[in-house]
Amino acid sequence: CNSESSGSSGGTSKGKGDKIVVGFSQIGAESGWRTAETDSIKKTLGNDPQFELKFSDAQQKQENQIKALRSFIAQKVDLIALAPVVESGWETVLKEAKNAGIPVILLDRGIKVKDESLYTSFIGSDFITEGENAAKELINLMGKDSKVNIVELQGTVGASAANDRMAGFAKEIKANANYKIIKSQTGDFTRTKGKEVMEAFLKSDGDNIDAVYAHNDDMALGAIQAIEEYGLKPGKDIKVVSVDGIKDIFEAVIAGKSNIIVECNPLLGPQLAQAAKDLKAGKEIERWIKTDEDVFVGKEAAEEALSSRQY
Ligand code: GZL
Repeated sequence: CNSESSGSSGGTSKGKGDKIVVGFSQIGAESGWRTAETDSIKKTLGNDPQFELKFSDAQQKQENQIKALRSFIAQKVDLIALAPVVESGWETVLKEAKNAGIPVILLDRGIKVKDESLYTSFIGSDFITEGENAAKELINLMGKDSKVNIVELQGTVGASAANDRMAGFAKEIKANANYKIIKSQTGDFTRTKGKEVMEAFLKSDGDNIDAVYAHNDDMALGAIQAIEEYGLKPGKDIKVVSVDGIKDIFEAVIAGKSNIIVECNPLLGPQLAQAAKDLKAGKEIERWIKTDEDVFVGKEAAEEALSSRQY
């Protein structure tokens, strides 16, 4: 760390006067969830005079995130916040940040590194639990003795959210021989791709599909459109379960077109701001700052929750 860094726990290096300068490398704007996360961080840090926020949108490309991190290092920011598009390929640039004495906080997706000291904390959800809850609620809804063929719309290839939501769901499904994942393919967390992949599934297995599990609501909303255009009723002929909890999916459940929502909280601004202040003060912060989340099943639960939804 350079001489100006403060605190025992990788405290931030020098800031502009007493401002905490944060460089935030965001993945992109692929989903309603993602833009909600960006808004939360811009609003929280942007409205707090203690912070100066530098923001970069990587348009889904890891190389753009690495470029952004190198720029933040050159600008000697006090803290780097990174939402890593995929789990691997971060060692080199994170070593550069460590050598520059700049702590890194991961937002909403994890990474795989041998040297755990390359990042200070992960603020985000337990995706394995989200996948497990999606499967458990689907089995509750359709009955453990029913024969159910499922198609799965995976998130971005290599993303921790996709890998772990797939693993958690598969673990629960494997425990029930009546439930089978007959097709699984990435829809890259977007509505467009989610619709395209669901169209292909319907073409190849249409009358054999009982449920669709989408790793995020945007792909589920695309799939709902595909199911309707195919001539079936989403939420009835083909049950729908997805993760995130954006407003549009609550409206789809209320309209009877989707069935189960596993919430994943994108409003990480306050937790990031608090962690940055704690680091500046030289305090230890938790290695995993978890977000608490809910599950919503059926029309009533969705109607009850809709008015309080913030994203
Ligand atoms: C989850 C986040 C995922 C969301 C998607 O923390 O990484 O990325 O579930 C978003 O909507 O694209």
